[in-house]
Amino acid sequence: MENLEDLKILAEQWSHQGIEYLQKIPPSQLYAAIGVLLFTTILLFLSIRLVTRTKSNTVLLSGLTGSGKTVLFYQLRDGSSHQGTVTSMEPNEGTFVLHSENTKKGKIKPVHLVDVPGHSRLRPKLEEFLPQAAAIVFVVDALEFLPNCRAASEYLYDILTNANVVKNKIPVLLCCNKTDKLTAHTKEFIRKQMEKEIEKLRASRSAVSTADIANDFTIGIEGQVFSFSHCCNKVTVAESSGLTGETAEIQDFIREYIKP
Ligand SMILES: Nc1nc2c(ncn2[C@@H]2O[C@H](COP(=O)(O)OP(=O)(O)O)[C@@H](O)[C@H]2O)c(=O)[nH]1
Ligand SMILES: [Mg+2]
Repeated sequence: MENLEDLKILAEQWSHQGIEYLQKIPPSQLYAAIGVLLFTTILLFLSIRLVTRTKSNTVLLSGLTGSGKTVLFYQLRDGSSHQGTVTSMEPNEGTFVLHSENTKKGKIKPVHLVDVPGHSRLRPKLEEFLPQAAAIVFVVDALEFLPNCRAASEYLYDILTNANVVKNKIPVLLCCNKTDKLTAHTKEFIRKQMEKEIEKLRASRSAVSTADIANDFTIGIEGQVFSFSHCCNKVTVAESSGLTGETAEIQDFIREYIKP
């Protein structure tokens, strides 16, 4: 029992000495020490974030419902189109080595591919994934393009003005899908039409008071007709057919940003 009492007294003495010691330190030095400590922790957190971000291997498949995202997802993963699958309401997600790279398996960095549902009610899903995206494949139905042009352009406009996309300069591939059909529009035609449509959106949205706008950033160069080349992130166009497995341009795009 006596030992315990001794210990108590000793502990009290120590804590007193500790406080006295702290009190003896000039406040300026104390603040400096705290400052240095805070600074290093913040620096540590920032560098961890930077490292995790640069290591992202997430590619998003986005676009309107019916453009062919789910077929492309299976085509990239399995090399087949899995026809007969129902329209997905939840994102299809997977981390895998692209099907055509399977022979080299083991040495290749897998891709985290997310098939984000295009239904407008599910758009917030896309915003969930944007912060981790390394690249975005925006799929457009080249067959039924004209009736969908406006809606597709609005969706793409929302993506191109999103804070994550602008700040992280996330590259976007405008992928004109279903080119297996002769009546499909060409990628040049689709690019021009969508640029025109985005130009209209840009003009109408900048006319409204800025407070009403949900878009984070404006795009394009003031006084010039909109072109995708004006975006600070890289926007390229490609053609594909999920149905017949023509996905070479998509794969090249993915591997440009997620080095194998
Ligand atoms: N002709 C043609 N039809 C396709 C192609 N890709 C998808 N489709 C059809 O388009 C419809 C929608 O495809 P889906 O992948 O479910 O689109 P999602 O809503 O974007 O996921 C389906 O009936 C597919 O068979 C394609 O490359 N060529
Ligand atoms: Mg789908």
